Amino acid sequence: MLRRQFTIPRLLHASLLGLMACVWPLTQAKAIVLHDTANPLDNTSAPTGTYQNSGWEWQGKYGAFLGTMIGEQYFITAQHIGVQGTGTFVSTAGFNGIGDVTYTIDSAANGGTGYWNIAGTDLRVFKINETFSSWAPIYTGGSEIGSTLVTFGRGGARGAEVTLGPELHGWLTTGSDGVARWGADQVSNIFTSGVGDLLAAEFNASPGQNEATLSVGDSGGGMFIKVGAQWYLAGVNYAADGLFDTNNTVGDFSEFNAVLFDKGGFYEGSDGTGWTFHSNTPFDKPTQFYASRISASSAEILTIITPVPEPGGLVLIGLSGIALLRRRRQALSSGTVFKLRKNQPAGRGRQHA
Ligand SMILES: [Ca+2]
Ligand SMILES: [Ca+2]
Ligand SMILES: [Ca+2]
Repeated sequence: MLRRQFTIPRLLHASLLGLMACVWPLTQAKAIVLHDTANPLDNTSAPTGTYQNSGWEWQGKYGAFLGTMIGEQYFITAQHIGVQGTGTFVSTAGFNGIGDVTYTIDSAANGGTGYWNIAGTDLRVFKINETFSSWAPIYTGGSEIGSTLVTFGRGGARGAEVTLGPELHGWLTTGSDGVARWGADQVSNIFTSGVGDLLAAEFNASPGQNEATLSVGDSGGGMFIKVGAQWYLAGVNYAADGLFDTNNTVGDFSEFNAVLFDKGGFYEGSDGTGWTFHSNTPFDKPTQFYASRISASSAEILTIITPVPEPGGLVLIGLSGIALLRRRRQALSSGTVFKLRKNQPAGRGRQHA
């Protein structure tokens, strides 16, 4: 597996940033931008064909952003977007094909914290008070590189062209329009970073395949990859390369946010962290976007979202098991009700070692 240490300095978008700003100087992800089209209405309904059932149905609106259903009562999103004030997670008619369903977030979850942060990452898991009817399987393997991906976000459509002479290099990004949109790409790299493993995808000038990247507003949305016939949640949108400039003059406010399929000929960085010039070559130097890698945290995520086994499903082992059984019998005799496995009378059918 190709795996690189990520060291290129980048600047954050100034408007968002809390904790992550300190450790990850990239432009925080905020809008699906498509190479093929500037039409903001494109890719705003459920994907079909190759990308059918690729995760759109498991997206929901969390405040101004998206999250992905990953358990009967759980969804996952990004930490750096902060706690959104609404306290709800909405499966819209656009996502579920039927009608808006508003779920309420369990503010008492995790001992009153209201969510679980996956340590060392930008991932955050919330619990709802109600139940989802279906949810995304999370990817637990290690073969993301090369996979086709679909990603979801609520950023704005692409803006004005960015050119060098007659050459088109990409587009400026616009403010988030809040509209959910999808796009596709391929996982090209995995980086280690101060916020855990990140899946990276290059924004290439590849027409006709819904080639996409992220911009302001896309954070928190799910990135899915297909394994066999099943799409799995493999990432949560985190950031994109930026800023860019035509000079390295500090303080002239000429830097800009953009999605570039060729950053050749531009400076990249920030006034604060410095600028790196990319020479303009005949071949494109694509920018990348990044998603927090689910598989690297899958064990911790599964621990949070998997219900604790009930006594009927336990295999008791050794002295501790006997003690547990004794407690259980006492509980039974004192009137506590245990849910048992089907066709299994109380006190029978367990294995002792
Ligand atoms: Ca690509
Ligand atoms: Ca400048
Ligand atoms: Ca070039």
